[in-house]
Amino acid sequence: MVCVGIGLKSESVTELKDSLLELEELVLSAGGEVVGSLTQVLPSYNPATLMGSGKVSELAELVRETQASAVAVDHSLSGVQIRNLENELGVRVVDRNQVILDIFAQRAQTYEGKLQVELAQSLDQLPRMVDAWLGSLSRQGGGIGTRGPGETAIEMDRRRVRERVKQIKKQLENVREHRSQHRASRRRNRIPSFALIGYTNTGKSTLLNRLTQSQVLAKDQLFATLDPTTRKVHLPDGPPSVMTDTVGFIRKLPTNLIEAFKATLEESADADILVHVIDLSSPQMTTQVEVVQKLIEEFGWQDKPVIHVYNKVDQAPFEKQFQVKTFPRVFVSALTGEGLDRLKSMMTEAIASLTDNVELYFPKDQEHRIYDLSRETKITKREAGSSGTVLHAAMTPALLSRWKDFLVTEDV
Ligand SMILES: Nc1nc2c(ncn2[C@@H]2O[C@H](COP(=O)(O)OP(=O)(O)OP(=O)(O)O)[C@@H](O)[C@H]2O)c(=O)[nH]1
Ligand SMILES: [Mg+2]
Repeated sequence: MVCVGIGLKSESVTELKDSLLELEELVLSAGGEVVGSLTQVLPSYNPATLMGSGKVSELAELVRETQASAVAVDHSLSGVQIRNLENELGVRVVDRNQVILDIFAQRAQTYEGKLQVELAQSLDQLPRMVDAWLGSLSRQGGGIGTRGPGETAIEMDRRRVRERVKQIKKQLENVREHRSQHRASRRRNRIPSFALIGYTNTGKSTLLNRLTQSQVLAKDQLFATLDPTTRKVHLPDGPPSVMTDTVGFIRKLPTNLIEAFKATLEESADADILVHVIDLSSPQMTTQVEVVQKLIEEFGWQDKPVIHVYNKVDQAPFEKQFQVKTFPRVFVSALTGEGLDRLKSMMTEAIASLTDNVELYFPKDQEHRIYDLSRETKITKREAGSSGTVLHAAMTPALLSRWKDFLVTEDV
C-alpha cells in the first residue's frame, strides 16, 4: 500500500507528517504493508481528486514502481474522488476512515461490536452511493433515458442500506437496554466505577490487566481493544469497585464511528471517575492529550473527576516528567508495576470525594445541627416545615455515614 499525506498551506506541516506516520501505523495494524508514501501541501483541495493533477501522476508512478495494490489517503474522500483516483491509478483507493473502519471490522468480537462496525460502515457508504450514481451519469453524458433506470437502481440500493441502518439501530437498542440494566444495578449497589480512556496504544489494557489480574488482549498495535470489558478492582484501602477498558481514541476519529459506538462510549460516560492513560514515552504525547481532551468535551464528560496516568515511565526520558503540568497525575509503568500503589491510593481518594445528592430531614429539636452540616457541604435546597426542615445536599461517602441518622432518600 502507498500512503498519501495531504494538507493545506494554512495547516501545520508537522501535523501533516505526524498524521501520515499514524496512517502508516493504521495500515500496519490493519494487516497491510506500506511500500511507499508521499505528501502534498496545497493552497486548496482539488474537488476531482483532492490532490493536484501533477501529484496524481507522481502517485501513479510510485504505484507502478512499488507494485502497490492499493493507495490510502490521509483525508476523507468523496465517492467521486475515489472513483477518479482509482481510474487514474488503476488500483484500489481508500481514505483514512476506511482504514480505521477496516481495523474495527477485523477486531469486532462481540455481537454488539460487529453491529456497531456494520452501522459505521453503512453510514460511511451512504453518501458515496449518491456520488457513484452522479459519476456514472456523467460518464454516460447524462443522456435522456439513462437517468430513470440509473436513479431507480441507486435509489433501491440506498433504500436497502438505509433499511439495514434502521434494523441495526433497533438491534443495538436492545443490547443497550440490557447493558444499562447492568449499570443501573451497579449504581443501586453503590459500586464506584472507573473508566480507562486515552489515545490508542497508550497502555490502557495493560493497566487493566495489572490492576485487576485480568488477561485482556494488550498489543503493540492501534485499536487492539474494541469491545468494552469491565472487571472488579481491589483497592487495599478502598471499597470494592469496577474498572472498564474500552476502545482508544485517535485524531480525526470518523464521526460515523462515534455515532455507531455510542453504546461503547456510554460505558465510560456512566463511570464515576475517568482514568486518562497517557503515553509519556510518545513523541506525540502533547497532541494525543489534546485530542483526548477535545473528545472529553465533545462527549460532555468535562465535569467528571479525572486521574491522569502518565504510563510507560520505564521507556520515557526522565526529564519528560518535568514537562507535565497536569493535576491530579501519577507516573506509572503498567509493564513493570512502578507507581501503581500511588495510583491505587489516588483511586481510593477519588472514590472518597465522590458526591451524591441526597435528601435529609431535621426535626425541629435538631435544626441547630443544620449549621454544622452547612459548614461541611453545600446545601442545594432547603424547605422549612412546621415539624422540621427538609434539605438537599451533595454528600461524600464519609459525610453520608456521619449524617446517616438524618438521611431520608438517596439520589435526589
Ligand atoms: N515499555 C512499556 N510498554 C508498555 C507499558 N504499558 C503498555 N505497554 C505496551 O504498549 C502497547 C500497547 O498496550 P495496550 O495495553 O494494548 O494499549 P491500549 O491503550 O489498550 O491500546 P488500544 O486498545 O489499541 O487502544 C503494548 O505493546 C504494551 O506492552 C509500559 O508501562 N511500558
Ligand atoms: Mg486496549
